[in-house]
Amino acid sequence: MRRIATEEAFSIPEVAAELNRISKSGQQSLDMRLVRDVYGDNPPRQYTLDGLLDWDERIRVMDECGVDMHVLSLTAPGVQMFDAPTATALAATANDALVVEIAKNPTRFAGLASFAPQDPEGAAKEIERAITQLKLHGLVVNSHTHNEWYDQAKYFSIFEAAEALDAAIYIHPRAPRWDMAGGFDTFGMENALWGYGVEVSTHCLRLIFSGLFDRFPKLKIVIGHMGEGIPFWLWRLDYMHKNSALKSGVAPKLELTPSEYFKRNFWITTSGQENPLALQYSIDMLGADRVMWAIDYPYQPTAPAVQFMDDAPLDEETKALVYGENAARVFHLA
Ligand code: 1DF
Ligand code: MN
Repeated sequence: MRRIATEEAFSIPEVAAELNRISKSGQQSLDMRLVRDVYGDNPPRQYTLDGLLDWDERIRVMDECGVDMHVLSLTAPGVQMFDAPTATALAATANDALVVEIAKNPTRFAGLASFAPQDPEGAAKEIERAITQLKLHGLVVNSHTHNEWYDQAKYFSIFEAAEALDAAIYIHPRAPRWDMAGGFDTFGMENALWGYGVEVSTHCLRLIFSGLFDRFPKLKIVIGHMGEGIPFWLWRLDYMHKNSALKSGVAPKLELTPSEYFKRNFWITTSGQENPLALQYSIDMLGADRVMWAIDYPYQPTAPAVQFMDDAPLDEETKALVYGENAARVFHLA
């Protein structure tokens, strides 16, 4: 059974250097604590940066734990805290560097391309280049960019390109938009503890409620952390969308129900949610072809993530889908 991990983070020195500059800027963002801790001067989480940059250590851990492949993505917040020209240039640099690493280990690595939503037309061009020329396997974006979500028409060029190229977009978390900061800026709640999931789930629901998937019905979205809570909410989303949002006229009429979009346009991964009951529920709710294994290297340890799937009480056919076959299909892996 192939073990293909689908939310595996890397960085490159050029992006780390730019994030070091951001760490000393006055930018107001809930991601600043992470940026200072990982990319600042003498950072307390130097070990995280080492893990993101060290390709030999990555392969060593994969070998040690029996992981066949990492589907790699430039780690959050990607290029999304930079100005438009810097972000556009560094997305291309990161994609080129990713291709070099894949070429060194083509059976062990696949990759999702970065792009800069700060310049939606430029992003569409980079998406086209990354998929058709670089042969990358999908796309990654770390939720909002400069506090904007992508249900606005100016971002349609990104989704148009992704849909046309059948490139799945992994919407990875970053900390919530600055205008949501109040509820998240204490107790360490802005990041993986809670804020990441709230940011991505809210963003995805806006994409659904705005009608984005009527405009782009073949768009493929992947989200981590067992669906960022959304699978548990599907009944209530359908009920309240119909009986509250639509009835009051504040939401546009849609062709499908919220849960129908979620089951048609979304795939979820197990990153950082190693709970067998949540896994079984998600498979029952969405189907065995909709759930993919992920580790979240280097933020989560590899051995327990492998143990979690090895021990998962699934039949062999279902386990093979979740462990690798779904990823191979969604990300067009050889
Ligand atoms: C953390 C977690 C950082 C995840 C991540 O990227 C990340 C963390 C900056 O715990 O600091 O991707 N995660 O997906 O859960
Ligand atoms: Mn992650």
